[in-house]
Amino acid sequence: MIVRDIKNIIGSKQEVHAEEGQWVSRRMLLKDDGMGFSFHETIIKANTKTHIHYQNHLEAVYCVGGDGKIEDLATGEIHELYDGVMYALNKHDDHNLYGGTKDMRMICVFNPPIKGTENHDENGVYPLEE
Ligand code: 9YT
Repeated sequence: MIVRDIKNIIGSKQEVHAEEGQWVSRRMLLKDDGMGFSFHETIIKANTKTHIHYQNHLEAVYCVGGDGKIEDLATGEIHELYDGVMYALNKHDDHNLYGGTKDMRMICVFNPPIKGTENHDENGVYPLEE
């Protein structure tokens, strides 16, 4: 059994910051944990915009606090995000993520799992690591 406390991840190398500061990702389960997915807590900072396009991964995201919006760049649709709303990028959907009036707390699952310290490239993509 694996039991982890976020307090021990904050400030460690498993806490990754967006290069432009819009989010911080605390990676609680990684590829080497052998679960077949990775599991993160992500804080999206208020009043920010992030372009994301995970071409190599599927991701489900559950908002458990704060507020924001997601813009589907294929359709132009904008969805409000708040405690209790989940979105799944089942088509590797290209999107913009907006932090709202308060920092937004998200629980994220990636398939295939993130290995560790990946950060977005200039196109909002995580590389597929071996
Ligand atoms: C919700 C989202 O996609 N945020 C960007 C960071 C990413 N989820 C991560 O690595 O935790």
